[in-house]
Amino acid sequence: MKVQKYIEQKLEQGAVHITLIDPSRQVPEAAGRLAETAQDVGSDLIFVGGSSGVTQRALTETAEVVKERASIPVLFFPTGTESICLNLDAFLMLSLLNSRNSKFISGTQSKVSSVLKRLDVEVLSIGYIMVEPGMKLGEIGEADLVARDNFWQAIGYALTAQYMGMSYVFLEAGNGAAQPVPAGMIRAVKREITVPLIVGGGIRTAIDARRVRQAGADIVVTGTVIETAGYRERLRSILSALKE
Ligand code: 1GP
Repeated sequence: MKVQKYIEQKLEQGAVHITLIDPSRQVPEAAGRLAETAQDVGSDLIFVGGSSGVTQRALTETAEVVKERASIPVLFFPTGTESICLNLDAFLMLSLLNSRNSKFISGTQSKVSSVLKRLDVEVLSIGYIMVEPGMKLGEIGEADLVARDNFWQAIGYALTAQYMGMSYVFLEAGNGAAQPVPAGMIRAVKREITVPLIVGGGIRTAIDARRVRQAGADIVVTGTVIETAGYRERLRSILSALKE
């Protein structure tokens, strides 16, 4: 089954959870264990990627082990431009709509599109919107961050993504952010769009997850939470808050 169809079916049952695995944070074998745990506790998909400076080797090896250990879909989440992975279940065509550098909006993407077509890779198009504090992801992507109280700007970008025909809108507070995207902003954006809303960055507890979900997130991404001790239980409680 195509990944987009799989997500659609999952969304009919409720919230979808994605575990982000960053290949630069652990050796491939450990990444494989994380993927297995994520799947065990009920995560629906895995993103591999998420930071710049990942070597092609670390990315390829991590992707391979993660694919071996998990049967849920594994997608490539590109953020830098240095390394790329084309043999996973789908490729995220992320367009960072509030970047000052066209490379992150469509430039890098235009360099891989022909290859994706020839390899017949499934591609999911995402309007990626970076909200304060943005963290390293915001810096790398040269984003003009959306201020946390500027709901109108967030709505503007989200609707732009939808009108441009993108399949998802992604509000991102940044990897390791102290707080998730504000609930008020999620609510305001959700009211205006009809495509599924992805929210990520700074979600580390069941309370965060519940708040983000209740505000209207359809799909929730967590990364850092699996890099801390006791991650199985933390992830389990996030999952039960999301799926309740
Ligand atoms: C992916 O940036 C998020 O969208 C992940 O952020 O590491 O803070 O969960 P965290």
